[in-house]
Amino acid sequence: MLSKEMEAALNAQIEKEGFASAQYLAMASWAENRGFEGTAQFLYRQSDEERMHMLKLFHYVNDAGGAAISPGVAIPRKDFESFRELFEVILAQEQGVSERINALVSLATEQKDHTTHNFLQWYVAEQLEEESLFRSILDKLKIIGNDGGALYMLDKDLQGNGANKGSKTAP
Ligand code: OFO
Repeated sequence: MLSKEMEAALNAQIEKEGFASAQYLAMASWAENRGFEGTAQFLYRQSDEERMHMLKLFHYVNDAGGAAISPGVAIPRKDFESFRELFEVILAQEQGVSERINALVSLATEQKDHTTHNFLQWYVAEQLEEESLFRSILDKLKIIGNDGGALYMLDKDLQGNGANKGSKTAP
């Protein structure tokens, strides 16, 4: 049985994952409208993935005797200065999610809530994977600089990127 504090903390995380899904969707639209087709497909998949992260938590809260709350969605940011800034915002967002997941793990440890602690390990691994993916994209962008041809190739690469990851993280 979840403590009231844990139930509230997990519901807060449900809201964050819902927001992440909305933010990726807004980013996909930004990319699509600027001709970054591959990136847009990648971001649409990221949006679906974040919704899946939200649902996984949602089901867990109900299964563990709490009451999952369907979150309202705050308006995500829709404008970015550049392709590079878009990915900087994504990395910062994912780092923020990792911090919150770590805080949830600490709370579970503090409360000796081994079930929730065990459940959260999936998110710990997922965040490591996501942060590393976005760091590597930013590294590539550093090398690419203003080379339009290389940017075009990166966009093409992103079209297939994350496709396998999606199946791995299915609930
Ligand atoms: Fe990448 O944020 Fe969900 O967990």
